[in-house]
Amino acid sequence: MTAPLRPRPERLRPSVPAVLALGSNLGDREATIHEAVADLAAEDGIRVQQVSPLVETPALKLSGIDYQAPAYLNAVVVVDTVLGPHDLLDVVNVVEQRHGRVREERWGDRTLDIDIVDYAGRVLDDERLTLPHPHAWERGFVLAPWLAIQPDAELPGHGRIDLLLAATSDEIRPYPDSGAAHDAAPGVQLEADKNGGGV
Ligand code: A4P
Ligand code: MG
Repeated sequence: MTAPLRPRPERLRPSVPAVLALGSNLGDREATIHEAVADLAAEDGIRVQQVSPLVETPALKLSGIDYQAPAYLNAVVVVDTVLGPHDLLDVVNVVEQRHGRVREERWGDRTLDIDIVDYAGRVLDDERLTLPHPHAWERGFVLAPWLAIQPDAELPGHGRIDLLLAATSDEIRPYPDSGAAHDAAPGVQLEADKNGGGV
């Protein structure tokens, strides 16, 4: 007879890939996203593997695109994590709060939003978490930065992200709109670089 298994300590769990989408349309948007990526990289159980360039996108509200609202900066980060999906959500919520996130209006203006777009290809829907993120498949501001770092990526249940992006009509501008895109994580040493480059 075998003894019942104890839950594995976090550090012994295999790490899995996850895709996070960051957005900010209030305050110093660029600094907030840089700091949030650094915060994620500093968390136990999360290794930041890839960070997209920043893109600038008009605010999507529940009523549609709102050109009167401040525009968003958006970025996508690929991580490896030993955290379960709900623990990862707890961490991203703490990082949002650290950067002054207040929840007043759904899809309202915010200093920082971090969504879990994909967690190891898992499909899940409970009272706290829906995976993949229910709107990622139709959002250019998620798909475009993600495609820039993972051109062959697929979204579970929806297919290749290059095809999904081609089907959107969202306005996505590189940021700043002057040629060279800004990396969303200057100064953050990526795990892949630490291991000798080549993400
Ligand atoms: N939740 C469920 N699934 C997830 C997931 N996969 N990742 C729950 C993150 N959270 C998830 O989110 C509401 C609840 O969703 C959370 O309690 C969490 O348990 P919230 O951040 O409190 O509120 P929200 O962000 O206003 O609502 P929602 O529906 O998550 O909105 P989205 O989808 O995050 O959209 N326009 C531009 N241009 N760029 C943007 O980044 N972002 C939004 C927010 C709207 N318009 C935008 C942008
Ligand atoms: Mg959200």
